[in-house]
Amino acid sequence: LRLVTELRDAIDSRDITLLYQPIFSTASRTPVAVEALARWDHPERGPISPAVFVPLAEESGLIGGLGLLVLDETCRQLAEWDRLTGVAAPPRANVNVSALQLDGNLPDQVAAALQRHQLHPSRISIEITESALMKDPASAQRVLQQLRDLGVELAIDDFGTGYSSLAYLRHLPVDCLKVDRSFVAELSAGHGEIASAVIALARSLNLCTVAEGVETAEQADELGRLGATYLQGFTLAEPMTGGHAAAWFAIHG
Ligand code: G
Ligand code: G
Ligand code: MN
Ligand code: NA
Repeated sequence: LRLVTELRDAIDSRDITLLYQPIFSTASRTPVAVEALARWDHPERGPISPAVFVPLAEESGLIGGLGLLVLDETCRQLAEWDRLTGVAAPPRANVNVSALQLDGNLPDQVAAALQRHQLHPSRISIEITESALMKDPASAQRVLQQLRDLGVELAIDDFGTGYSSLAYLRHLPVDCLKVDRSFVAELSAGHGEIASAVIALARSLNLCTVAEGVETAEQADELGRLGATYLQGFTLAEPMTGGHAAAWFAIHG
């Protein structure tokens, strides 16, 4: 209960910060986007993972405020990178949204954040987990269509770990599948079957793929052979602060 109060305070005072992890084109190995990742450095307890505080925010009614903060801060950062001279700003930033944010308000919130920071909608990609989409598929489909109509990109996060019906996938207006990092890890044990199948499925549906959690050069090469469109993982680049990312993009962008 104390942690919930502290989380509310952290959200109100913008003590939840974002790190940005580059995402690369597999073909050119150049960065094409970043994923915004929320961080909470608690004054006494130290860093608390979003795997802990996002569910806590969901249970305590704070996810709306957290979601707005993440959207606004990502847009603010993109606009700041754009203003810096000598910096090749990331073309796009991916924002994670919780299942509980997936309602009729989300398209308006995204549009407002873009407008506030004078950004084109193509600068934002929304990542939604497969399990979030399957809670109420009909409603999710409506919200996704509204987001798509706005002009933002849509990706299904952690693909393959939920319970989505593959038939349903065809009716979702999404652009990209994120191959869950558990399937990328399996490559190193000689088991590329699932990663390969997900990439093939995406290709046949004309969707791009982001392979997540790429930790070795061998995994990156294998994912290239399998036809993954984009790569993300510690071996390519770790999540970094907005300031560090500006310097990083000046060199690598
Ligand atoms: O960054 P890290 O690996 O610690 O993230 C752990 C989990 O928290 C991942 O599933 C990630 O998608 C999720 N996460 C990180 N940042 C956000 C955020 O801003 N919003 C939501 N809803 N989830 C996030
Ligand atoms: O569920 P989601 O894809 O949003 O999770 C993103 C999380 O994955 C981030 O918190 C990030 O810290 C983590 N991550 C990014 N690259 C790697 C990696 O190469 N290996 C592992 N294990 N985690 C990673
Ligand atoms: Mn994600
Ligand atoms: Na993921």
